Amino acid sequence: MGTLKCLLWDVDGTLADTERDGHRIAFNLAFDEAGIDRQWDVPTYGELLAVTGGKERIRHDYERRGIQPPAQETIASLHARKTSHYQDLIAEGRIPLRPGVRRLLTEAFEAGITLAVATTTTPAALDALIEHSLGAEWFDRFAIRAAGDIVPAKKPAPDIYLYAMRELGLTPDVCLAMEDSGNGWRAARDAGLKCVVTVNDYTRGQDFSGADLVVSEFGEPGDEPIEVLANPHHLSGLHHVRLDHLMRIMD
Ligand code: XBP
Ligand code: MG
Repeated sequence: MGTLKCLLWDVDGTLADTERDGHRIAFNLAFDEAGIDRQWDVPTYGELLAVTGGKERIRHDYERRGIQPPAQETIASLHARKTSHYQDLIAEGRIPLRPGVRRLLTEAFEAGITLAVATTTTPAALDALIEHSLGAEWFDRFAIRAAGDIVPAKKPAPDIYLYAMRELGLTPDVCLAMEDSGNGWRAARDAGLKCVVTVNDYTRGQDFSGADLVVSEFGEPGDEPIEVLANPHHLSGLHHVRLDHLMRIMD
């Protein structure tokens, strides 16, 4: 029987719906500012999410259109401006946490479960979201915030999860990943982790076969019941996802 010791949280799409109205807008502002004749609309950005990492996504968008990408340093400085715009958007408080996220984080924290972040996004973007959407007191509540270029291969590679567990001194049998995307789920799976998926408009149709729970959101006790898309552990009482559900997944 496994024990739940640690929740490893993805960020974009899992803690908050940051992609469409946060990252996408920030990329477009950076393109505009740099005089680049390119704007990513909502469906185009959905296609580009197949490639994780902002710098990698910019490069891929050139390559898929058959255009020679700018030099890596140019992409990096464009991406730095994008991060700055993203920080400004987040500071305006326009991206709330997804339903149930604060409740689940708080339940786990109060139960003494280690909390950690394993994300593809840039550390500065992660910190902005923690500060403005979650609250600055949460910086210290995450035992580790593994983010961005700290590993060479981004999701769907398992590296960021393996890195986080190595730093924490924990093995996959006591950790549970919280994800929203097919790329994230594959990263968790290939790191040997069990995984709960909370889908969003961009990821709902993706392949989560083998994931341990797939839901429309974590939900809240006073709200409408969540939609359960896959429940291989036959958890009952899934009006909303609670900490005891996550513990039962580890049994
Ligand atoms: C998130 C990403 C990130 C963000 C953009 O994936 O792929 O690249 O879209 O952030 P995940 P940066 O949720 O699987 O971690 O521009 O800071 O990379
Ligand atoms: Mg994600």
